[in-house]
Amino acid sequence: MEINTNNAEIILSAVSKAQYPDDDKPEIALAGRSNVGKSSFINTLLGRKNLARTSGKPGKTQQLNFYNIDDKIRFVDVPGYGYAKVSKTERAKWGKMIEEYLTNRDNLKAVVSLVDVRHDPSADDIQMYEFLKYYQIPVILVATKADKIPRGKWNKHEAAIRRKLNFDSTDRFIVFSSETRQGFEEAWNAILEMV
Ligand SMILES: Nc1nc2c(ncn2[C@@H]2O[C@H](COP(=O)(O)OP(=O)(O)OP(=O)(O)O)[C@@H](O)[C@H]2O)c(=O)[nH]1
Ligand SMILES: [Mg+2]
Repeated sequence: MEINTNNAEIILSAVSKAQYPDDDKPEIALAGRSNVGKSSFINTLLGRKNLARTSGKPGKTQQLNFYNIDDKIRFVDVPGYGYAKVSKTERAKWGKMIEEYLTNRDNLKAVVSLVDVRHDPSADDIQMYEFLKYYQIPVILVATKADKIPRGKWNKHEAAIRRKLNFDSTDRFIVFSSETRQGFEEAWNAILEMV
């Protein structure tokens, strides 16, 4: 599939099913804790600075943001989890919204699950991975912020993350950085394999 990444735009933000795009274009969703770098990942893959809003302020993305990529695929930026300063009510609303999308969206071809390469996965990261495996949703694990640790330590960190997640070796694991574009080709290849 040839994709012109310059032809990308946000098409809509949704909080529930009735608002999702109504066609059969393949979708790739981005999941991960607040601040892990989901929006940055989208921007990096599209070669844009600020298409997907990024911020130092976690918990900013509150809806499912759908990005049309060249009328061929969509990226769905999912609000981050694990942000402490969110009320119980907000958290429950978030959970319902994510579950509604992830568990019965035919368009969904894979979830790019982002973790911070520097740290062991959080309880939320583990829960998300288990959730995706339970629903048999294909996962592309992206361990991001790789520029923040020396290259020589990547393998050790990858091994620790794999172990903590009880990682399925048939899933793709990509060490990534939005700063250096490390993993850019690998990420696109993995995505295009899924759609
Ligand atoms: N050094 C470095 N910083 C990164 C990388 N990816 C993201 N960041 C920074 O991390 C912060 C959060 O990035 P976002 O892309 O907004 O994170 P998000 O996962 O979309 O966050 P929410 O929308 O709040 O869930 C920003 O300050 C980014 O510049 C990376 O690969 N390397
Ligand atoms: Mg974001």
